[in-house]
Amino acid sequence: MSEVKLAVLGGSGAGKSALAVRFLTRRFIGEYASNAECIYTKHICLDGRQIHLEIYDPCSQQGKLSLTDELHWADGFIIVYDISDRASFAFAKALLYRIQESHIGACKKMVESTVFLVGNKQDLCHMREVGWDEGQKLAMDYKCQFGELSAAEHYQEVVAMFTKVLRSIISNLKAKEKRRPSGSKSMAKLINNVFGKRRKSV
Ligand SMILES: Nc1nc2c(ncn2[C@@H]2O[C@H](COP(=O)(O)OP(=O)(O)O)[C@@H](O)[C@H]2O)c(=O)[nH]1
Ligand SMILES: [Mg+2]
Repeated sequence: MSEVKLAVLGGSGAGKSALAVRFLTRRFIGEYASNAECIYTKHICLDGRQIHLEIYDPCSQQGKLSLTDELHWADGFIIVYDISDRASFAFAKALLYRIQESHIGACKKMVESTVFLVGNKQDLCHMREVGWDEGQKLAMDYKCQFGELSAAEHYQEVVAMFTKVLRSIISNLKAKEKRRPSGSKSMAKLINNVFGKRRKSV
């Protein structure tokens, strides 16, 4: 069983809770408690692999950029903005900057965490303040994945986005496991070095 921790971050009202709840329950309720932060947990099966998923949905993200706890906790991030709210886009940009900065500060061996930038509320495109190309460019600048969708109207797209993020996190975790040789493997390497033996393939 793999454990995956995913943080959904973004400005207040961007639709973080709506996206998480939609993915976990298939439902769009319309109003979500905004005064409580939660960690939802769910067992899912992805590509034949059992996953214990934890999704962190903070209460109010506005103004909070320190992210120290989240950066330590999460294996991946979904950064949400509302396409009809430019301020939420600016906040998403600040969050991406903060995540990137923390990776630069970390040791080189650290695998970069998966980040997906999502422009939510695509159903409100008549009130659009942020262009699709602006979202795409921001994602390219920060080397993250990007998509626009509507938590209210696009259940399949919401599932597809979470699935992409989870696949990417799992392949990062696998890469991390590979880089950390197990005790017996490092011992075998040491013995080979000392006795100069080479393994032959037969
Ligand atoms: N029209 C529309 N409204 C949405 C969508 N997603 C969320 N909302 C609404 O936006 C408001 C804020 O959503 P919420 O999930 O509480 O935002 P959060 O503060 O980021 O967790 C709520 O009234 C939701 O019903 C969407 O895709 N389309
Ligand atoms: Mg919320």
